[in-house]
Amino acid sequence: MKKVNVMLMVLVVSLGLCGVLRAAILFDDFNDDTGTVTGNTANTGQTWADISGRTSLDTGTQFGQGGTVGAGNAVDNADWKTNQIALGQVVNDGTIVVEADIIKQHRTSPVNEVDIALKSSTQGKVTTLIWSADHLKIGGSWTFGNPDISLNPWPQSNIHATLTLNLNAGGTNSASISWYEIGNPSNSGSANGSATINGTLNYDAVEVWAYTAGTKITGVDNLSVTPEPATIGLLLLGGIFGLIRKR
Ligand SMILES: [Ca+2]
Ligand SMILES: [Ca+2]
Repeated sequence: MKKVNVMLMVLVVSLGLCGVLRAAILFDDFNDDTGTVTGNTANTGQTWADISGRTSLDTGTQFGQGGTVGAGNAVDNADWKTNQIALGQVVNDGTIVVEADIIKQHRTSPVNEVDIALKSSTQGKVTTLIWSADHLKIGGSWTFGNPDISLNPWPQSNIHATLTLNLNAGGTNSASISWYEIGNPSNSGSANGSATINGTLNYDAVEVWAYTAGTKITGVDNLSVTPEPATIGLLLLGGIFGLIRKR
């Protein structure tokens, strides 16, 4: 086989492997869900559970993107609704991307809020992506210095939000957040955490919290957790091309 053909084949296989490695370990578009979120399953197979003593999120098209079903809270009195879901594995190394489309109709006093918490159930800690008032920020117990973005111009309701964790088991961990307004993507922003956390952060679950009052709604759609071990893919490619060169 010609060398160029071998290289092309290796490239295709390697990119395929990178694609497999980049697959979401948690994804839910909520499209097949009905009733309360508790007991519904994610597209990746995990099952949503209650949080003890708390009310489950509801499903409905008012929370979804493009007329699809999402999960959220549309109660007419001040209230939190929440659910949790296990990842089915521990993530503590490499780049982890938590993303969701979030709807939060604006309300003042009390302000509406949506939280997506990446949790370590064994260590009792959370890193929480928070959209509250006109701020997107990190809160919780592992906050990476509380990066905080003032959303300006103020999105009217829907944003796509991303929490990126650069994890290094036993070493230095860092985080950043970003967002854009759905339907108006030039309205966007990002912030890096001003602090790092040393050690092994064993994230193994996600919690979604949605607070609302009055007739305004809050919710999420297209929630995902995706490991992006780019260095593994690049090392793989580099190693294979190195072998080819030696032949
Ligand atoms: Ca949906
Ligand atoms: Ca589902």
